[in-house]
Amino acid sequence: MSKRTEVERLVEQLERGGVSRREFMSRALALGLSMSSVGLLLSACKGKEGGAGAAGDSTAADAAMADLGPMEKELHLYNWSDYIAEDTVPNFEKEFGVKVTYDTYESNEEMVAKLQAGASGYDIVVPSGYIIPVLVATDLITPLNKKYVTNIGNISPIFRNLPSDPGDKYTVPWQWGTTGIAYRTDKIKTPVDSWDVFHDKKFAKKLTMMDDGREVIGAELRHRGHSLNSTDSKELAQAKADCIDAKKNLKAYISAPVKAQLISGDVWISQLWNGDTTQAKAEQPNLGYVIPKEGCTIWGDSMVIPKSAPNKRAAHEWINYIMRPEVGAALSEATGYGTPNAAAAKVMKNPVPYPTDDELKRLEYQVDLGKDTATWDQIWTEIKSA
Ligand code: SPD
Repeated sequence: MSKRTEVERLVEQLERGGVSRREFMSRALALGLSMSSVGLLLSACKGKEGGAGAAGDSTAADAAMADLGPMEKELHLYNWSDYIAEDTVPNFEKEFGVKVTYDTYESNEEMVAKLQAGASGYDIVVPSGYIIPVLVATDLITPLNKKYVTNIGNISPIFRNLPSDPGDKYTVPWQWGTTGIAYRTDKIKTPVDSWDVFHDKKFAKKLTMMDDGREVIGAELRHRGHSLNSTDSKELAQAKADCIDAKKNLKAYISAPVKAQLISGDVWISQLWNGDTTQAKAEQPNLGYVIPKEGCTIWGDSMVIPKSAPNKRAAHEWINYIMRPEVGAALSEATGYGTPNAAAAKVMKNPVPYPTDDELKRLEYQVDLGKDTATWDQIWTEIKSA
């Protein structure tokens, strides 16, 4: 039987209620479909399928209002690296009498793979906006129990009810930032202002880009004046060729850990996030950061609770704790990223300002690419092996 027929039969089974959403997901993934394609099929089938799915939804709604019972003794956090203040976890442990374990990841895709493998044991993860619809559609995260998130009023209205989570059902925002270019001002004579720099032979092997297909392909798309969410086959083919051209000049694809090389001078120019650049600048003052003239990504990351989380009460208490003004302020001061917490911004001396309307014209949010995620995955694999 062809793969296409097998997928079609699986979809029919889901619509008839002959297979649960979870089983559908694992069988579709085994057939080689990407997480995002599976998510898209699950969204498309929502409402059509019989007993299992429909009952699942109302059970989820009931669970979202249930009492979560007493506080557990442990909490397992999984977050991006270099994205928290030194005392955020110890203060929580002391106040709530909970032992926290803290693991880190370098990309959304790495985090999703861990959740999708099942029973990760994590109570909180911090995905970016574009991946949230995928986590919802694949049933990997659980709705928040709103009665435990009493500090939600501290979050600024511009970070509430976002397209990635209408009604704030699953998410509470953590921090936001941009993905531009960090560069050594003492090594580069002309100020950097364009993605052109990654194609400039005079900087060969002093350049790095992120180990993240969405960001690297997205940058080359913007470089040619296209959307960083493009699904146009001609634009993507050109972006792929441009990435392969730039790759000849790169020292590596590397994300947060590149900071050490920028500080030492082994690397002069990197595609990097604004906050990580601010952190490196504390040790190496000769560092600049630019939003290139062709534009780049603006993103927001949010806290969510995996469906399999073993400590759901502690997870809710953590989310509510993070929304306290002084906790949010310390986070943002330590990481250099913007806070979505209006009450926290008020107690900070220099909060990272939200981009102006003019800057926003050059910035673009990443969105879920739906069925085209598989095409992007394939292109990224080909770029990396070129
Ligand atoms: N070191 C923390 C970086 C957080 C980046 N998150 C969002 C990335 C969007 N592509």
